[in-house]
Formats: sequence, C-alpha cells, structure tokens
Amino acid sequence: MDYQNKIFYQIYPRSFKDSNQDGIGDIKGIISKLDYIKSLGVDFIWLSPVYASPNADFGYDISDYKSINKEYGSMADMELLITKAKELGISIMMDLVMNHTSSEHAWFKASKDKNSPYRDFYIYKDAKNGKEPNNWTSFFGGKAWTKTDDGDYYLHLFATNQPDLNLKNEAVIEAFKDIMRFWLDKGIKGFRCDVVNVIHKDSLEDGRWRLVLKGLEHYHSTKQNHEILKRLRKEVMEPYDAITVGETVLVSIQEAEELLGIKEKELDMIFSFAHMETDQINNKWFRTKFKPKKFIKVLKDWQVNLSWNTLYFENHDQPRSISRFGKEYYRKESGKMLATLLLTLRGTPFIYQGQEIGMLNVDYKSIEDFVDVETKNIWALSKKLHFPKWYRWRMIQKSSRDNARSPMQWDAKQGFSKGKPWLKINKNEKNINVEAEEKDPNSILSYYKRLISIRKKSNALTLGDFKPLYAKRGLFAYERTDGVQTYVVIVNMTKKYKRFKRMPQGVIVLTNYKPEGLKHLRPFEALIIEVEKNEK
Ligand code: TEU
Ligand code: CA
Repeated sequence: MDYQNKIFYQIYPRSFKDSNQDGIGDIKGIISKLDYIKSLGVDFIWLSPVYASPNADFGYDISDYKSINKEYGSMADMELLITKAKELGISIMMDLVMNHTSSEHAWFKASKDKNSPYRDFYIYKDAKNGKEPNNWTSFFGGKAWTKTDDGDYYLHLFATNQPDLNLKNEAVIEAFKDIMRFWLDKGIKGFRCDVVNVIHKDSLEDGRWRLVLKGLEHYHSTKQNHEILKRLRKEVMEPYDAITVGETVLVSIQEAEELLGIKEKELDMIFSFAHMETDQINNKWFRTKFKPKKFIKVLKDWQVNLSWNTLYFENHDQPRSISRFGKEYYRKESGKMLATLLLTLRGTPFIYQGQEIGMLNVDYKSIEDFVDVETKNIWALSKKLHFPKWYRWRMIQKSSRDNARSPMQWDAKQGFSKGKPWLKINKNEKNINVEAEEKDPNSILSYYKRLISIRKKSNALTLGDFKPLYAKRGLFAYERTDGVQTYVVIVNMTKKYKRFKRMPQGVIVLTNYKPEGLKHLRPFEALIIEVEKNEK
C-alpha cells in the first residue's frame, strides 16, 4: 500500500459528530460526514481509538481491543464505516495502543492473581524500602508506579489506570498479532502505533536524574523494541499490504531513520515531535514565545536529513496550530500559510479534524471546563509545587490537550450535537464553522481543498525533491521539483512585513493574498509559484 502520495485526515471520534444526540461523537456520526471528508480530497482516515474503554484517557485506555466503545456505537457500525469509506476510495487506519491497556482490561484484572498466566502480561515489582521500585516518572506527571493491595507495585508510564504491558512476554506479542489481524481482516489498511518506541523496557533500574521522564534511557527506542517492530511488520503488516505510522516520542533524526528501518524496514512512517518542541523549555507545560526561525530550522533539517517525513502541525494532543504557530488576529492568512507548509513540504501530510476550517484553542474560563486527565494531573501537581495560580492557568490554556478536543464546528448552531456536548464547544463556532467556510471561496477550507487538489495532481509536490532556498528572518523558501515541474514555495511565518528580493519569475499557482507584485512579503504571506525549469 503506497503512503507517500496519500493525504490523511485524523478523526477524534468523541468530538467529530454525534448522531444520537447524547452529546458524544460516534461512528454513525462519522458515516454521516463521509461525503464532507471525501470533498476534502483525502485518502485515509486515521481514527483515534473507538475500542471499549472506561475513558480515563478517552480511548487510549483500552479494556477490550476487539469490541467497540458502546458510546461510539456497535461493531456493525464500525464495519459499515469501513465499507462506506472504501466505496468513496477512503481507507481506514486505526490506533494501536501496545504500550498499555486500561486497568479495566480482563488481562489486568486476571493479573492481580500472582499465579495467573496474565501476571506476566504486566510489569509488577516488589516495593524497595517500602516505596516505589525505582524513581521513574510518568508522561502525565507524578510517579510511574501504583501500589497494589498486595503491597507490590505495577508500572504505568501514563495514567494510573493505564498499566504498562510487558513486551518481553512472547504471549503479549502474540496477542497483539491476533488483534492486528482481527482488524485487518475487517478491511482496515493501517495502524497508527501509539508511543511505539517506549514499549520495551530493557531494565527497571533507577533512571539518571531528569526533570521529566526519569527512567527514559531504560525504555526509549531499545534494541528489542526494534526487533518487535521488525517482527510485526514481517509477520502481520506485509502479508496484508497494510501501513504503519509510529508515534515516536523524543527521537532524533538518526533514531527516526532507525525506526523506519536502515537494513530492515520497521515502520513505514513516524511522527516526530522535534518541530512541536521548539516553543517550550524541557516540556510542553513550560511554553516559550514561538520563534519562527527555530521552527523553520527544525522543519528544514528533517526535510533534508530524513528519508521520509510525516507532516503535521496538529493532532488530539496538541494545541491548535493557528493559536500556536500563527496569529488568531490573522486567522485566515496564518491558517492558509500553515496549510501551504503542510501540503507542499516533502512527506505525507496529516490534517487533524477542524484544522481545515481554522479552529482555534478553546475559550474556556475555568479549570472545571477541562476534562483531560493529563491536564488535571498537571493542574494538581503545579498546585502542589506552589506555582502561582495565574501561571498555572496560563500553562493549561496554552498546552491542554482539550484545546484540540472541543467538538467539531459544523455550523453556527451546535451542529456537532443537539445534546449537551461532553466538552464545551468554542463560542467562536458562530463564525468559524464548516457551513460558513464552504460558502466562502476565500475561506481556509476552500484554500485547503484547492491546495489538496494541486498537490494530488503534482508529482513534484508529492515525490519530488526538496531543496531549501532561504530560511532566515522567519521566512522559509524552498523548491520542489521532479525534473518536469518545479515549484518555489515562499512563506512568511511572522506578522511583520519582510523584504524579500529573491522572488522567482513564474506563475503564482496559489497564494493567501491578492498578488501585488511587491518587493516584500506581507504578514503570514504564502506563495506557491510554478517556475519554468530554466528559470530556476
Ligand atoms: O501520546 C503520547 C504522548 O507522548 C503524549 O502524552 C504527548 O507527549 C503529550 O500529550 C504532549 O503532546 C499518546 C496519545 O497520543 C495520547 O493521546 C495518549 O494519552 C498517550 O499516548 C497514552 O496512550
Ligand atoms: Ca452520540
């Protein structure tokens, strides 16, 4: 299955579309919007988890990998979605969470019995001096161990109710091969593999000192982790001609290349975090002012040095990109500028629901409006650490994952659901919504559609070479060519007018401003210029 010329659309099912007015998005709701998704011109839907889950982490805590969360619908609904999407030429990629299950999973419940064969499905360890077995800390803040009634501990790199699986155990690997085949037999075409480079823990020794994620060196992209990825590819994915994209935390370009596979293929694609960590110090909760120069430098380095990139600026864990990398005051211009980068750089683009209509960070007024477990943990931890309340509130507003999870804005009248939405809808829905954007030829949505259509017809923009031309002062210019077609893309990632004397001759194929033949770039201006080969 090719993935290099495909465009992906990520759906966070709880917030996409509600069909039975209970205020919770569901699979029938997604089916009702397939024509809209088709109208974008995308090829794949990456569906965040819809499996049975007690919703401690809204689906990333799975209690049964082979059944559907009743709030989202039935297995028949899921099978219908796969069929209906296929009829429209759209493939489904599901989310595969191998690092942990929910504490409600039957395996975990059975594992509490020390003599159960499921005991070794998880990572239990005796207390050390009456406390946690080591000093590891969780991705969600706090310790990575929870004490059981027997006085020993189990490991969880994420929430307490997301116990880590033991991928040293062959039975666990066999169980996931079975789960993968169960879904591939239903006709899905790929998996997005959750935190797939931390699934194998080499040792449970204390970690060296780190501000966050103590213990990381014992489980980050370990040798055995690579072996597991090679096996799953050979034994499961290749026979189905299905594809994988791994969510790979904290990887360098070299480590990313190794996870794609140097001698032997491992993952088809990876999501790196490097560009998403340029506006923070140490971790996402300590945000710094966004620096376009730094962001562009990282994008350029990965474009030049990684054999194949994914391209993303948003997902269900990240703040909205206009609020973060653009300016809400220049919503249309900066939204279109970001779309231009996303869809003309070299790699496979992933668009997150609502990004195509320029949705913004939430406008919540109180911590009670937020529901994400990571957000609540950080709010409590920062209070315990005596952070000032104004600073804590700013941390949450800028970095909470709920920024990306407020319900999709279909029209000005709560088109998401007639019920009370599970998470508040942004009040700006009255003017930022699909209905309004579809009617406006100058909307961000119209721009995405035109750009996706240009990209899909152009070999130069999909498989063509990438050559940086200029990357200074918040400006980024690069060339994409396949030897037949040549494009020069120029973006101004700042809100300032910037002189730019290297404007190439050629035809402006798409831009977010009315062309004025100026010698400078306007705030967040983006241009795609088709140049004659000899003009370069
Ligand atoms: O996210 C892993 C992960 O590293 C995120 O916690 C991310 O680092 C953080 O939110 C900052 O962006 C994956 C899923 O995408 C996330 O939704 C789950 O909560 C997590 O794994 C556990 O399954
Ligand atoms: Ca519903």
